[in-house]
Amino acid sequence: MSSHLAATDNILNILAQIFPDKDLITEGDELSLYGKDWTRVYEPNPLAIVFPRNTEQVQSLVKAANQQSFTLVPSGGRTGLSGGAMSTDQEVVVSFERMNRIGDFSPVDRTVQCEAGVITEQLQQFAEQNDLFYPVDFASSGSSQIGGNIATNAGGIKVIRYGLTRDWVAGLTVVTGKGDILELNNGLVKNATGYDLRHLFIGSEGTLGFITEATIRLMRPPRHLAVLVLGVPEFDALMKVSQTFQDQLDLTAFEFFSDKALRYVTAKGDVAKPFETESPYYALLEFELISEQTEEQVMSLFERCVEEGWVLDGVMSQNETQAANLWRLREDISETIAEFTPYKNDLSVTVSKVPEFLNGVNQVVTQGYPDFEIVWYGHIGDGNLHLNILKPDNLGKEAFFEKCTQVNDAVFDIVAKLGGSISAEHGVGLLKKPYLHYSRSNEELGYMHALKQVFDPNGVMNPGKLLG
Ligand code: S2G
Ligand code: ZN
Repeated sequence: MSSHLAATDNILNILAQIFPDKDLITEGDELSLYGKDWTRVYEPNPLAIVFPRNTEQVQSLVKAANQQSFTLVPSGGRTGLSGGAMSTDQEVVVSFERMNRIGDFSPVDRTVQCEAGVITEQLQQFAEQNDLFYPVDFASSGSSQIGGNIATNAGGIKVIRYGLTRDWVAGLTVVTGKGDILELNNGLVKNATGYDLRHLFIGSEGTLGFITEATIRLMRPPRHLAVLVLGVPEFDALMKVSQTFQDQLDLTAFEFFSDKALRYVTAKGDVAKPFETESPYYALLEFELISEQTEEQVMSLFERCVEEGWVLDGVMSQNETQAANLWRLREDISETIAEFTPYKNDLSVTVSKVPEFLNGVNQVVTQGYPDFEIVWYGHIGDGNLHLNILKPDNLGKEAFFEKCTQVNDAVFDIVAKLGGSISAEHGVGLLKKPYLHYSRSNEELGYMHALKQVFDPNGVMNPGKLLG
């Protein structure tokens, strides 16, 4: 037997000692299913899939991986878009699908214990059932898991008012790449006892260790949410509208999408155009309509924007159903264009630099992709834009991605010059690793590698991701 086969057999034997048959997959189609995420650029190639039931089992696995030199890939809802949960080189995939219990809930602390495999929507519903609210939301919340949300510091559509996942994590249980279990921050609001290691693990993309449990903060639910969709004639007007409304209202969302995005979504036939007026861009605003005075305020702000020429037309929801339908114009974009194998960029700059950024990138992509269809959408209130280039039917996937990466350097140059990020919320994973230097200095990367060495000295955790 070759030494490679002997080593593989040895690893499989070790896994069988830690996991019962029902929690261990070593063959069949499920290997590929669990060995990938939503990126379509890499081929999944895991050695095995394991389904831990508790933190101690994860610890046993990590210790064995250190002793027997095999590697591990954390896997949650597999909705990632940068290849962060891809297994491409015979790693052992660790799925948290069966660690999905919601535990202790404290109405006084407004916190709840979640195992890593709790589905985001499951947590949102739990909060609602207890007259509270978990405010981090995005299109994939019906299948993404809390552990993965924390590992990528997921953002989504409410960041402008409620912040990122990071802002709602009051405590973490992690298993480091060395196999140590750390209980971080214990749900405390205040804790001035040195480095907050919790925040190292948030956004670490599984490269420092496993997040196995979290103490999540909840809040009072927003009241009478209303949605306003506006037709906007040009990029620069978007930010003037944002500023005008935010000077007087605490928006819970400020999103945007292009006419192309709207055309794809409404062509599906599930939701209608917001109004007849054709517009190159659309802004979607959400706010708490807590009084008649607020409604008058919104109408006068709308009229002012129309007078200034920043808005062509608009519609405001009159009930929850209309609000939900207006949200679908934005939230259905990603799923609707998925069939066109889009090449995705997820970029951010500070809000003040959005007009310069948008016009600069738009010029580069229309020159670089004269024959490609570009779909813009995103969380423009946070300075975060999703630039999606749709694959033409007459171009194969490889040739298409190759052509798209040729323009990346020009796009990322603009991002770097404006001090922006080449990955605003989707993470680095495998896909954005070659471009990390556009957003992180060599000195920073040196410290990041040093931290990786401290927490995962044998490199068992998610090899090749983020830092490589
Ligand atoms: C969004 C979802 C993923 C994508 O819609 O805000 O983050 O398709 C995205 O870009
Ligand atoms: Zn997004």
